[in-house]
Amino acid sequence: MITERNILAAYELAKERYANWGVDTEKAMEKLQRIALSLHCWQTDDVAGFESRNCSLTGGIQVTGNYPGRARTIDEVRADALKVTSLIPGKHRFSLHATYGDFEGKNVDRDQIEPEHFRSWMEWAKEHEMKLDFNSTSFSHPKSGNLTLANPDDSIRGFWIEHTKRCRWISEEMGKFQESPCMMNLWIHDGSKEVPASRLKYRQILENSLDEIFKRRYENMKDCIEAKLFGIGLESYTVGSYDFYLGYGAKKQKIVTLDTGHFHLTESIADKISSLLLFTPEIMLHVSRPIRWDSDHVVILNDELLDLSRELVRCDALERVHIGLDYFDATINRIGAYVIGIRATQKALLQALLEPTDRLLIYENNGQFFQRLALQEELKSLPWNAVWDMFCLRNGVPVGESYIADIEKYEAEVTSKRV
Ligand code: RNT
Ligand code: ZN
Repeated sequence: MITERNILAAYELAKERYANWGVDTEKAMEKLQRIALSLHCWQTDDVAGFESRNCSLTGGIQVTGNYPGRARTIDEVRADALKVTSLIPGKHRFSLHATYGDFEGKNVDRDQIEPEHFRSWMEWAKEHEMKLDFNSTSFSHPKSGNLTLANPDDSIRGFWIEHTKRCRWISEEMGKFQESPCMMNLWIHDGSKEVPASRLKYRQILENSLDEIFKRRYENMKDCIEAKLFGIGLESYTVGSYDFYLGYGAKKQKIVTLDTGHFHLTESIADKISSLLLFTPEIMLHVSRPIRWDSDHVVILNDELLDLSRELVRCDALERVHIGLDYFDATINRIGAYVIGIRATQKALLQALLEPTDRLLIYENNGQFFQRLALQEELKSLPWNAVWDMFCLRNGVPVGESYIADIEKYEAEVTSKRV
């Protein structure tokens, strides 16, 4: 049993232990409290959305599993999201794809969407003290094919340009409504299975499309462009590669989205933060967990996540880096998957905030490399978990593993009944 008395006692000891290294646990918790994660709506329903023409998931991404209880309606997505937020500390953001509009059963094509279709989301978010983020959706549509914004066919390209322009307009209205800029993410799957005769051609088309899309300036939304290594069925060539968007972002001062599953598997995403921040205004993250490919496994507390979190803190970049989640697992309870990944991300950030970075820097500057490595090793087993428990307790959310029972209850009462 986790008793309040034990949590408090463990915290007092941890506080002292960290104070020995000059680390203030209270300050670390204050900082963690201010970090709003952008929660991806699509973990609730396997990226299905609410268009009347329900197309299967395309664009080279895949959700595996068929666990019962997928959210099927807007009300179910909202109920699940609120369940999730009741099990995690802090106030967060909610990220919608364009296919999640409140279309009231009407057939609204992607080049027809408007802020009105997202009005009820804005009100819902306000009621629950959440802010919204947004994503254009160029996959799972008859006009998706292998090329959207990079399509040489003017009518298809025009369709997706119109869609993306509207997504920026919707994001602007969201940002205005919530008095907090809406992060609008643009990811397209464009690419090909085999190497094209011209790699250049499609990138030139994409550059033109982006220039056209971004022509209009907005004050209440921010543009993010997400690169990728490859998608399923599009293995040989991705138009919007990292080099492409890094170049575009640096030149046009757009925010590059780093999805942790979108790089070669041995590449460090943490290592990219400091470079990007020198040349682009901000960074958007899509925290995911690739296993052998961009498999979008549930995020867990692993070395990559810890390294990334430490980098955000060491670069003093928490104000400039937006942390969104992006994974989808339908093999286990979806709400459980959601909560595991969110709590893991917060735990990683807390560990980073508890690091005595000044001490590490002193060792480094003195050339004391044994000492630097030794301290890094010792930090791994400092009692950060006692601080995490305290953080959960103060936030009035389940401490430790006790959220498992809450999710089991929700499954028994709600999600298992969705048949
Ligand atoms: C795909 C990208 C993209 C999507 C979401 C659904 O590989 O990561 O961000 O996962 O937009
Ligand atoms: Zn992503």
